Amino acid sequence: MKFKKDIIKTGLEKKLLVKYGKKLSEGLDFEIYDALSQTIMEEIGGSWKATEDRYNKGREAFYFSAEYLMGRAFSNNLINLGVYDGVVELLEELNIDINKIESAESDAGLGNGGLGRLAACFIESMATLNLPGTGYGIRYRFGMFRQQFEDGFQVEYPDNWLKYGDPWSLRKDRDKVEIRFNKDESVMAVPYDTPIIGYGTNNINTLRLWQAEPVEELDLGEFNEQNYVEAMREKNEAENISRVLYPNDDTDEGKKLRLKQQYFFTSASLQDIVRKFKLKHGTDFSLLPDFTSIQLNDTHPVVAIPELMRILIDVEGLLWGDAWKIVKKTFAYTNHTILSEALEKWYTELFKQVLPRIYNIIVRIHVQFQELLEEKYPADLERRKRMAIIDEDTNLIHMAWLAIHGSYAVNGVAALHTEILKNAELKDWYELYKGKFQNKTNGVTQRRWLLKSNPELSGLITELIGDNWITDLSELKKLETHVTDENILNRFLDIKNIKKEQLAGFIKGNTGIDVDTDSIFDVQVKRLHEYKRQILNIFHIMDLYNRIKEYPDMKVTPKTYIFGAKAAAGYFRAKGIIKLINEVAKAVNNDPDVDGRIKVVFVENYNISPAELIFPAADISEQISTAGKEASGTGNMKFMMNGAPTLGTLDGANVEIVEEAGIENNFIFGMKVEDIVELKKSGYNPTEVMNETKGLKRVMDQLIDGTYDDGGTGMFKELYDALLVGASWHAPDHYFVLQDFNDYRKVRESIDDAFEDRLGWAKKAWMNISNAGKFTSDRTIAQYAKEIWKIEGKKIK
Ligand code: DL6
Repeated sequence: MKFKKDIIKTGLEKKLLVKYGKKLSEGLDFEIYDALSQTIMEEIGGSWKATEDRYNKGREAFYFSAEYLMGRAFSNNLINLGVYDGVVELLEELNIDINKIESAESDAGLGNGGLGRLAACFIESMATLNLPGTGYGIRYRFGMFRQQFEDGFQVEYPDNWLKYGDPWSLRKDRDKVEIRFNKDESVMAVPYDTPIIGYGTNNINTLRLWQAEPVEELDLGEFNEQNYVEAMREKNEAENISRVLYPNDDTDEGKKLRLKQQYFFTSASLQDIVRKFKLKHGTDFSLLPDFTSIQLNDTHPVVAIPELMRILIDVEGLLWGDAWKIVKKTFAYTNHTILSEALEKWYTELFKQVLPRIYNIIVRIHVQFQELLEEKYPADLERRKRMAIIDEDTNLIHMAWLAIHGSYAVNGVAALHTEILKNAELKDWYELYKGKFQNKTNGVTQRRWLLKSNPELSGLITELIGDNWITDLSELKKLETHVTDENILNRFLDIKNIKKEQLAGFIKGNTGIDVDTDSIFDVQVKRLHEYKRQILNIFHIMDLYNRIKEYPDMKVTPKTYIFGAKAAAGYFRAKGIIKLINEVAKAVNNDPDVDGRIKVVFVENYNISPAELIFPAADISEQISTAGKEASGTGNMKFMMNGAPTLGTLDGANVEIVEEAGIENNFIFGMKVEDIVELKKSGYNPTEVMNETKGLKRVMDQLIDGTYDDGGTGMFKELYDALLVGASWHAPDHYFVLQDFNDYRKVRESIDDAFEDRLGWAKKAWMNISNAGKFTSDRTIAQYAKEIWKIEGKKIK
């Protein structure tokens, strides 16, 4: 977009006046942010419409995702439009601090973690590559909860991100649709469109999020009878559907709501797609797959498969067989996990109650699939049972099975993950549908995670190789020739220091802790989950602390251990780990024997905005999941492009990071997937490992001897038991924390030595940056476009 200073200034002033009745000098930060954002929205309106018209004619991809972890839009949009510097200048002239305006925006946290952030990166890459693609999802009234620590415990509060409205979305009443759950229950789905602004292009794609509203706002009869609660019941029940991201699903009511959410947004999106298709192509639905590819982001939107069957048969009058052919050629499914508990399954009873017609359709798909299996594997009853879409023993509907059967492509998200799917988790399915399976290693957008988050490093990169890397990350390879240039390496170290200073300021504000920016910033930020093994990290810190207590004069390379993680509200054990980290932090940070040499910092309410400060400042990227369990990881890529070597296991995309940047420039430890298979076979005894590993027993004992206080909750004992005794649903230490402890400690010691050689360290970091090209979401999306969606870029003028 061409920056027209006068137009932006006038727009800003007018909007402030009309909406808030204020002059510029009187505007509050949020009001200025809002008025400025709306002004930009007006400026891009023409390109947005032109993009829609351009895409309308041909084949399109639709991304169905229950989550979009967008973060803030303001600066990112200005950067992608190429007007950021102009706006900064204008605001300076007006005596307005851009940082305050940026901070006035709430993070749009409509996602839990990696999967939701991936969706956000993907739609940005689609726009940048001019690809005809639209994102569909839910406009949650409250996003990912706001995390607060109270006495070290995680407490959840609602994330009221829409408190002051959202200038970046437009309500499109004319496109609202009715969603009918059963014969007595329906709601309206109202779309809100957000522009997804590509970098260096005029194309603007769309993210369409649906909000649930009642068919009737008020039951006037009840109101007149003074039954005020009853009068609003329908409104409340309807609005509940899009009220909260992932409502707690511990109870049946919660589960129902979640299923309704999934049906709500997939049905609305499909109705939208079918309506547009009919406008362009009439009712020859055999053409639908020629013009439409729908990517199902994990199992959450898989109910779209029977829903499209319903629309084609019940609404459009197609025969079952014809409809099924169309459906199978329309959907593609991405698997994001091998944790079987994370592959969604629904009890038939519940499903039947909430979505009776869809249930019938699934039963028919299931029966026909069983017939197909019987033909193919007549003697293999066990296999047929394993692959049953409806497990008749447990009465569970397997959404992943439905997804694989009902789609034309299935992909994993990193090479190792896809291999595990093919050879283990989805082996039966791979044998049946070999041609469907593909790998699409994840990526992240460098526009947000490097250009915006780290302008200092971006500046250096552009100075050395030009700015093509912003849209072609493979260009970073050209940096490699500078790896022996001490001047450049020192400049990199200086930049890292600036970023560490900035983060230190944030940490001080967020936690009150002063950190030493000369220390190693060792960072583990991601959702709290046992398989991600934050506990291994804190065990190492506990052990180091024990050693310092024993030998206060021992040599310690100063370190700041930084954590950021939210635990699911109902995940007791994960919450126990949070409490443990906070307890250890309290002890370590206040102990005179430690004397500030190590600090433990737990950033509260970790989300996208703090992440933008954290990744560029990290010296070490902790990626320490149990091998085989992290499908890909994407934080690992953000660290890498900001010059933080990985301290990790050979898991997920770490494998590819090391392949690209060299094992010698990273710190790899622990068991590999095949070692774990062997160990399981030969019998794993965690108690024996604990007793034989130096320092480990003492750490374990400290979980139960009162060294750290869990406030009488039993959380620490529960962690202890999980590692040594197991539970009804798992063997002791099923993520092999104790087994990997020793190797982890050893590799950490090698990091201390390496860090002291400043130039040697900078070389490792530089090699990571230079070889990060593969991990752009532009590459991933280009592969989806070519190999799954079969779409091509269409640039508007
Ligand atoms: O593909 C995005 C992201 C991966 O990078 C993570 O490795 C993976 O854990 C995550 N998967 C999920 C799905 N549910 N679970 N568990 O969030 O996807």
